[in-house]
Formats: sequence, C-alpha cells, structure tokens
Amino acid sequence: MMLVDLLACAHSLVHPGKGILAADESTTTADKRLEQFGIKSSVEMRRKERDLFLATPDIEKYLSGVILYQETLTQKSKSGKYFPKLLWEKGIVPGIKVDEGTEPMADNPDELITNGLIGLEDRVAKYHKESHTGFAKWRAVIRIDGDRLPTAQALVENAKRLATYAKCVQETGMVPVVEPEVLLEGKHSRARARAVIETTMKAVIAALEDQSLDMSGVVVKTAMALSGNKSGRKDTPEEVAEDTVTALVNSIPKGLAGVVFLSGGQTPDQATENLRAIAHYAAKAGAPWPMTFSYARALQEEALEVWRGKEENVDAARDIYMSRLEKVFNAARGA
Ligand code: 5MM
Repeated sequence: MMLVDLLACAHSLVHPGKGILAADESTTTADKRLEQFGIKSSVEMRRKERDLFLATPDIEKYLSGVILYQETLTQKSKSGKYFPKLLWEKGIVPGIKVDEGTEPMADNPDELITNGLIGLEDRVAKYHKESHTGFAKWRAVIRIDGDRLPTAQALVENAKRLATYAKCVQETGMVPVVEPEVLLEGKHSRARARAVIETTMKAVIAALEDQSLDMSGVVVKTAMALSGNKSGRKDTPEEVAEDTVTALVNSIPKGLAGVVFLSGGQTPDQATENLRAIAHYAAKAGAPWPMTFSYARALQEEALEVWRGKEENVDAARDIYMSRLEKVFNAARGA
C-alpha cells in the first residue's frame, strides 16, 4: 500500500459516524468472555463467535473497520471465505492487533508494560502481505492509583514502545491505531482520570513526534474520562464529554487522522450515551479531528448473552448486535 492509500485508509476508518469493531480479544480473553456466557470455548467456537459478528449482513452501514486477532486471519467464515477477504468485500478494512499483551514492569510490578516489539517488523509485513490488513493496533495499559500511579517511568516506557510500533506499521504502509488505555478500575475521581488521560496522551504524542510519524496517518484510541469503578460516583454523559474532550484537545495536535474510543467496561448504554454527549461537546468545542467508536464489549456483550454458542440463536443475536451498532453509529454522529 502506498502512502496515499495509507492516508485514505486512515480517513476511511474515522468516516463520520462509522466506527471500528474491536474483535481482537486474544485467545485467553476470548475464552474468558465466552465462558462468562456459559459457552464452552474451543478454536471452532471462537471461529463461530467471529462469524457471528463479522458475517452479519449490512454491518458495513455502521463499521469502517474491524480489529482482528491473529487466529482469525487464517479462519474462514461459514461462507468459506477467509475473514479478512469477507470484510474487504463488504468495504470494511480489516486490521490486526500486533501487541503481545502486557507484563508487570521490572522496577514496579504494580504497573504494566506491553510486549511485542521483538520480530514485529516481520509479523507486520506478513499480515499486510498475506492477509491484506490495512491497519494495526497496539494497546498499552495505564493504571491509576491515587497520586501514586501512573509513574512517569511507566508512561514514558509505554509511550516509547507505542511510537516504535507505530513507526514500524507506518513504514509497512499500514495505519497505526495507537491505544494507551487508562483503566477505569479504581477509586479515583473523574478529574483524576481526565488529568491522567491528558498526561498519557502528551507522552504518547511526544514519542510519536520523536519518531517523525506522519500524524495525518495516525489514529489514537483512548478511554473516556470517567470516575473509577470503585469511586461510588456515576458521571453524567455531559460531565464525561466535557472532561474527555478537554483532555484530548489539550494533548492531541490538529492534523491527526482521528480519535476512537474504547468502551472499557461501560455498559452498552453508557458507552452509547457518553459517545453521543462527546459528539455534541466536540462540535461545540471545535475539536479538530473526527471522533468515533472502537468498542469490543459494548458492541458484543448483548449479542453473546442471546447467542450462548447455539446455532438456533444466531439470528436473534445478530438482531440485537445490529440494533446496538445502529445506536452507537447514531451516537457518534450526535444524532
Ligand atoms: C480495551 O480493550 C480494547 C477495547 O475493548 P472494550 O471496548 O471492550 O474496552 C480491545 O481492543 C482490546 O485491546 C482487545 O479486546 C484485546 O484485549 P486482550 O486483553 O485480549 O489483549
């Protein structure tokens, strides 16, 4: 893919209202999610789960891209087509998760560092060449604990790795989706989440600039600014919108291709209503880049609950999935 294609791909991913389905749960996470809904996991059951979400007719009305896990690249839909091909034929860009998960940091085991730089260049080139992926995602995980965490060391080291991966992906001709996730877990206030998102994003942008990335071909994936899930506080969508957009406007330069949100453990309704309020506030505040969704749980969990791994439930599960996609699509447009 030439640079011009890369930029076109970055812009198509954040096409107004359309968003990205994050179907890139690693095997361990995918198994945990299936088991949560009473589904016995196996390679074939994970393939059926991916088929449920990727082969639903008309998802291209709402989705610009889907992030896949490596196992899914070489699996086929019920129709006999490889999943990346199926998506391209629908006009949806297939992407790939290229990080290899997190481990505790050597100097501070309470914080996490993301692995996957070893052999990255070869893996990225292979995914692009053999599976025709158009973008690649790397997730760093940032924990909040009062004023103690995150440490500057965790922010700088994770930002450096995000920038190194992003450079490698861009040089291969794919769009990097750069995800520093600030976790919802904890007793912290929404103000603290906002400050940490802003500081984290500043560290990431500085690292990307150090690597001379073409920012117009970069998509950033972020959490929303929310009170911690053990804070006892429930934020209104307007509060979330103001703090989230302010943190991002203060840290992300004009010229970036776009910003996408993860759902991070919010209910599907919360993730929808908060996104709608963000779209309204962003328009009012004049945020300089498009913003949309890149949800995993908030798009899939209602359908998994209905599906429960059974063929006879596929149609009903797809109905509820399409209904959620439509709600989130409208919310992203502020409608
Ligand atoms: C934060 O997780 C990302 C978005 O998902 P939610 O909308 O559910 O928060 C998601 O893309 C995540 O990176 C993948 O599911 C991979 O997660 P694991 O834990 O398997 O690396």
